[in-house]
Amino acid sequence: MDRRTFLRTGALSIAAARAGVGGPSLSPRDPASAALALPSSAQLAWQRDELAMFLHFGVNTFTDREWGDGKENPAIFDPARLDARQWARTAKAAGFRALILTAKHHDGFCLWPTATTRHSVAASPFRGGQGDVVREFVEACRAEGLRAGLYLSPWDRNHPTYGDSAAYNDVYAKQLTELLTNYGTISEVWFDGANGEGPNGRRQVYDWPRVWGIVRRLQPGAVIFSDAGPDVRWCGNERGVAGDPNWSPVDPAIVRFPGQSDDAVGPALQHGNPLGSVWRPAEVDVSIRPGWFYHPAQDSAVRTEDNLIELYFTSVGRNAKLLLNVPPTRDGLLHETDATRLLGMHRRLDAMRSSRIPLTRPSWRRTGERTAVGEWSLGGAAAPVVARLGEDIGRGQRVARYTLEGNGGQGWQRIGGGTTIGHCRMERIESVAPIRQLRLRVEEAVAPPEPVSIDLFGTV
Ligand code: FUL
Repeated sequence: MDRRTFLRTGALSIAAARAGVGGPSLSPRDPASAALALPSSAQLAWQRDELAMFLHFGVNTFTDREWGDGKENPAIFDPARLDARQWARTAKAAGFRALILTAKHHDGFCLWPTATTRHSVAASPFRGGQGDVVREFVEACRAEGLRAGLYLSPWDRNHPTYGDSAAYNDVYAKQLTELLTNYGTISEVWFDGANGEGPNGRRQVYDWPRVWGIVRRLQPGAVIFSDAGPDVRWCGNERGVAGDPNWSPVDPAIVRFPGQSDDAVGPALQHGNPLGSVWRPAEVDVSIRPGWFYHPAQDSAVRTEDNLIELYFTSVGRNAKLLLNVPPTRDGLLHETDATRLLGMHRRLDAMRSSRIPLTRPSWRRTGERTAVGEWSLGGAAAPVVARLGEDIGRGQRVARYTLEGNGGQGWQRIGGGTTIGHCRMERIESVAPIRQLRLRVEEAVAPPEPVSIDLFGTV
């Protein structure tokens, strides 16, 4: 089920950004004199993880629904074989470095024994009413050395105060405080923009500054995800495809709050802004199955290994982070098919990494204010099929357009090219003819281009 459908395509060029396209408040400015937006250390660590696993789990798992209405009987929540260690072990074995659990989805059912509602695990048969899925989850993450994150849906179709803005905002603040106080370090807090009507059609007005303030105070090292950041932004669709180009800087005036939907929002989320004043990289959330929650009927619709590799290219390979949803079953375990596909994807990526073609004699020279050329030698003749490029994003994101050329002895020929690079750009090489030398031309950048790192692989 897709909450927002305002995806736009089309590249946001530097020229368009300078001209103010992408938001009325973007004032034209000369990037040469402007300081580049830079990531915080938490944002850097977040991006370097590259892969995180999303776990949608709750009453919907038992009702076979995607959006519960909050009228579920908590007695249905009975994941008899729940083993959060199996989730974390599988994630780790598949190369994931962080996990995010839906502590509460739109149905309002809380996976921890909260003091704010009776619609929780405490009223269920799980562990005889003494269970706490959030605790088991964070402990499993820690045991495997993975970061733990939590999703807490603002939209709550169960709580009687929902729609009475002040009262519900207090409830929500309390839930968040419980989660961020009682479970140790939380690395990412995920805020969904969905905002449905409360009882009698009342519209809830969320207090985002208060919510974000709570996270900052209780978990200063955590990154906050929402459409509007402030640390990590949504990529603008749930299809697993980051924008191209994809800038991590954004203009914060365009997407001001989660769930905002107007014409400027889609492109801003997809592409970011080359001249943006704030660093807010994109997260690509997508499910390994058609639904976010587990449905037995979808056991034969799990993404294939090839499809997962493709997702990796269109997310991590486009300067984003992949947050791949793998929903636990009614037993409380990751399904065997899903686990097998994840491990298959991991094996393929490992094989790709081990097919690295050694590059020697690197050189880098600026050819103008905003252009540069890098050259490498392959040592012998080899036919790369994939290139992985990366900027040192600790110094900002600079490259807007580049070309890759190879020389196999017959002169230089174009073998690829693209727009932004950022933390990681994965590219399939256009020609498979063997080459002996490689050249990267940076043809456009927002600031003097810094050396770009490059790896060539012989298989994927
Ligand atoms: C959406 C929700 O409505 C879906 O159920 C899911 O949680 C997805 C990640 O975000 O807004």
